[in-house]
Amino acid sequence: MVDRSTLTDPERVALYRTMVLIRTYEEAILREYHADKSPGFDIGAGLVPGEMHLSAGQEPVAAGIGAHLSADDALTATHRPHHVAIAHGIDLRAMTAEIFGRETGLGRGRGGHMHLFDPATHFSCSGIIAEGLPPALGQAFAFQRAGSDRVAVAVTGEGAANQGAFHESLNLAALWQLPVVFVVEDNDWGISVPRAASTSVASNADRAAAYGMPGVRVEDNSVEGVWQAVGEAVGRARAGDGPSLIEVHTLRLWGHFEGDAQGYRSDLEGVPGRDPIPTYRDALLAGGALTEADATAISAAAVDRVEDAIAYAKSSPIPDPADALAYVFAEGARS
Ligand SMILES: Cc1ncc(C[n+]2csc(CCOP(=O)(O)OP(=O)(O)O)c2C)c(N)n1
Repeated sequence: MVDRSTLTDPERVALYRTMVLIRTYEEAILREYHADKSPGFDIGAGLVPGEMHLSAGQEPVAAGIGAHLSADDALTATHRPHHVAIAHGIDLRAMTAEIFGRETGLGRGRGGHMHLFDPATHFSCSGIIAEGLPPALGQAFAFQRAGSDRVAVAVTGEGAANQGAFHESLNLAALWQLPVVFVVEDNDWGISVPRAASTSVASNADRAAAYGMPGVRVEDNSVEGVWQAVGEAVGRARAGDGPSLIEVHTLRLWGHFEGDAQGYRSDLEGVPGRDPIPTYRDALLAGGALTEADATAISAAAVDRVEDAIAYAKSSPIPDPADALAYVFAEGARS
């Protein structure tokens, strides 16, 4: 049995490394997304077309989940998917090419940043909020039927936790004791709607009791708290003890989407001081798990990987317009 009560220093550094890779990635996408757009931009224009929802500040959730999963486990995410995909080990080049709308992308450039599908790591996401939960149930059901110890994890936002699909999924998962873990990212905002204006309970973890499953809320955007809660929930799921619900109080560091002026936002003061990456780096430095030289090397390695992926995407071909209707149906699916 894995000891989930304490992390070793190498495990802590691994969590930090994942968070730095994610942040480096999001900063690069931010740069590329805005590079050729004018103020008041047309979201269809430029190298990276379409809307863009970045995950800076929410790295602890992704790192804490990713540490417990292998590519055999399934993971479903939302319209804000990059952090979760990266922590699950998705191929950075193919993901970036997808975001840039290139033929070498995960979905041949047809899906874009909200529709990343990767059979190699059993990863998927969708722009329809709470849409990731029902497919995670299906995957968990298949794992259970096959008698395997694989698990499915579904990540969703606190706004989406008020959708019918969320509640229906929790009910069925508990009824069938499926090996699934639901993780709610509470970043306080559903676009411009504060949590208090959308959600009837202070903690979504309390909703777990209504469906007869364990519920835990992790405070303070703590990567180690996420690691522990997800580790316990994944352990239960692998052992055949059914689903769990975890809510993490996290932080949306940037706008809901790129171009969001956030005029509605009342909680921005003090946000830099709550940035989980420098906070965790300082804690690891103080505890001796990390040296300044390690931190510098981790950042440099992340930049190398991310810039390689960006260069790959930019040099990849744009799909041929003549193929616009290809891949809509699986070959042979229509008789
Ligand atoms: C079914 C559906 N309804 C509405 C929308 C529009 N929409 C996109 S993101 C969003 C808010 C999501 O908030 P939350 O679940 O808290 O996730 P966050 O954006 O904070 O990560 C909404 C309403 C949608 N994409 N899908």
